[in-house]
Amino acid sequence: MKDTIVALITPLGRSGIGVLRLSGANSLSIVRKLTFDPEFSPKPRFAHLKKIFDLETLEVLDETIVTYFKAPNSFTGEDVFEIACHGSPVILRQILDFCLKLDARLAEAGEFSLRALSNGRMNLSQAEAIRDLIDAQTVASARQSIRQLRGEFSAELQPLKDDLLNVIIVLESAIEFVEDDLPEFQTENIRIKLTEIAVKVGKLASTFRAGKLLREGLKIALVGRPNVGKSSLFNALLGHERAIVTDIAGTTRDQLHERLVINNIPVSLIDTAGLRETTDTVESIGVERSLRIMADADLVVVLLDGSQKLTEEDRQILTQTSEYPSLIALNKLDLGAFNEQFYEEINRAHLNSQIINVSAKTGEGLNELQKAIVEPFSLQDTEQTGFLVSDARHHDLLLRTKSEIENSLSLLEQKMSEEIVLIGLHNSLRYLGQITGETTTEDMLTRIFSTFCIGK
Ligand SMILES: Nc1nc2c(ncn2[C@@H]2O[C@H](COP(=O)(O)OP(=O)(O)OP(=O)(O)O)[C@@H](O)[C@H]2O)c(=O)[nH]1
Ligand SMILES: [Mg+2]
Repeated sequence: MKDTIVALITPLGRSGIGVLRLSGANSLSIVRKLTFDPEFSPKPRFAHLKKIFDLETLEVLDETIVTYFKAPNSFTGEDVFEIACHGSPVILRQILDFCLKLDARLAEAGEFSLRALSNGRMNLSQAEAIRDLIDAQTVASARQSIRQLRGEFSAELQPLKDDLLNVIIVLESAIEFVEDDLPEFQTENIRIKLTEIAVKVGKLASTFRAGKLLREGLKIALVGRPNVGKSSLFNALLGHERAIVTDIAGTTRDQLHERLVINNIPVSLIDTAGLRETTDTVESIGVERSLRIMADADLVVVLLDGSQKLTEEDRQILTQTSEYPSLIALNKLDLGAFNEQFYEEINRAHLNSQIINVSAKTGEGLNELQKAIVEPFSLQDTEQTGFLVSDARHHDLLLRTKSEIENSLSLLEQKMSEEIVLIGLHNSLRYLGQITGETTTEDMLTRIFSTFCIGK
């Protein structure tokens, strides 16, 4: 029998209520002791107002609402209690400590979900969906997680697994019963079926670009020489004064990261230290970091001061960034129209980059800039409505499945024996099973659930 685990399932901090969850066969006896009510027989799924006592001083610790979910009808499939206490970190800590004294163990990261999985309450991709739902940064990404949680992904995979299994059965029985090779029409049928499965798996895998984008979003770096207005633009895009702005060149020393959402896409916006040769130690570390961030960003927004002539530093930055996906923003439009020569010179350095005129000061051009930032990443209509694979693990398994099937197909065409063809098909079935967890090994599960947090 598994031990009883406990954890705080709401964030630690002051709040109206904070909820502790106990799961395991001893939950009821622990709650009876906490409430000093040895006869307590809670009605499942009903809220019970109960006092919880300090086990040492016998004083009332808190008045709580206790809800019992009787096995197997609970999140984990075990006996579960959720104790809604007042959201005081001190009280929560004490009650948690008493649970530990009464022989509950602190739940590990993802352990509630892991138990739900092993008790058949959900499959692996559904458990991962809960993790992703909690981590979702946008409505669109949360919706995708809900779809996965409701079993949409598993439902897409099931017919593929069934088809694959049917092919495997035909080939296996050919080994057992057919003296000669499989008749031609049967081989042809298998070929058609396998091609169909590979295409469908490939299609699912191809939704990952959009899925990853909705889930992880974009890293956008604002770069340029000092004083062109990077921090001003950063603040303008965020809509509040986050970064320090002064007319002193070299104001920003470290990077600032902030999140915003543009067109449903989560964006991590990075303000950087202005790029220039400098002898100042702190500033030069900042410059060093700016260079690294550029290489790491999905898009570099190169900011130039349009009210002045291009400087040697600007030219250097244009050359440095020409290799990266980038767009140019000409700032300080409020100071007057920009010089045509500017555009010509920029175009020479950055053949394919779009140029947007903005004023961080007045906000002019900001909408165009936002549009231009997400445009190269924008989603097709089907990507807005269909189910998207958003987990790198799932994507990897789909690609492996596809390549194993394609490999088997080519072996089939080379008229290799059924045993040889079957190897790849068995592998693909195993890979598909790893997505939903039927064929996942213990250490894989440990690795996956370590990405969950305590209380999930
Ligand atoms: N007129 C005008 N002034 C601006 C605009 N954007 C920024 N400035 C001014 O330009 C100066 C520098 O702005 P910052 O945003 O600190 O420039 P930065 O690129 O972050 O500079 P460093 O952090 O030193 O690299 C400040 O005095 C801003 O008020 C703009 O659109 N129009
Ligand atoms: Mg700055």
